[in-house]
Amino acid sequence: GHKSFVIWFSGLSGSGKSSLANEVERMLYDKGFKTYILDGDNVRHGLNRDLGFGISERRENLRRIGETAKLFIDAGVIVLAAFISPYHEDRQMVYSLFDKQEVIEVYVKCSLEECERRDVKGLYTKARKGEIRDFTGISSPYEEPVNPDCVVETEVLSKEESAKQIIDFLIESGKI
Ligand code: GGZ
Repeated sequence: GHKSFVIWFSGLSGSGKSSLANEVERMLYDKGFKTYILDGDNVRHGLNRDLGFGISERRENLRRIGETAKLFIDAGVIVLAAFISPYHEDRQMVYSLFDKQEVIEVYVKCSLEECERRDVKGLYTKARKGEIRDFTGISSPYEEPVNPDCVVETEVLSKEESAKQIIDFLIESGKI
């Protein structure tokens, strides 16, 4: 059968990573695949609750997530990992944990202006007031993926169109 893999979603807070991962998961489930979503909601409150948002802590956050994703891949589960993962070097570090064909990088592209306008959790407002330090896009950098497998423009596409773009890529590249 098909080998398992991880879809790594990178993008700003509020760009739509988690909701896109959820929609892709729904479509994969309909096709009979076993999947698991790793995102801030289930990782930063548990496994990585000791980590903050400084440079070295974000790096350790991603390293542990990568190692966790490997375990799921070994178990034959498709992993959808949705993390800002703002640093180019850290993303390369995570991807190096896998075989090349086991990682699909998706850039969830949405302008800072739009993410700030959405401000789903009110975090951008807090960051602008200086109530959250090292906030990605405001007081901490976001380095755009250089050569992602997919660029999904969530600012112009619906959730369904965005997810379909990824499913189509998975089919075209023989992953599913
Ligand atoms: C960025 C922060 C910060 C700071 C708390 N910077 O929109 P959210 O709330 O649900 O997603 C963000 C999440 C980012 O965690 P990640 O593990 O994805 O980040 S990284 O890959 O860089 O390690 C946001 C919330 O945590 N959050 N403080 N300072 N996002």
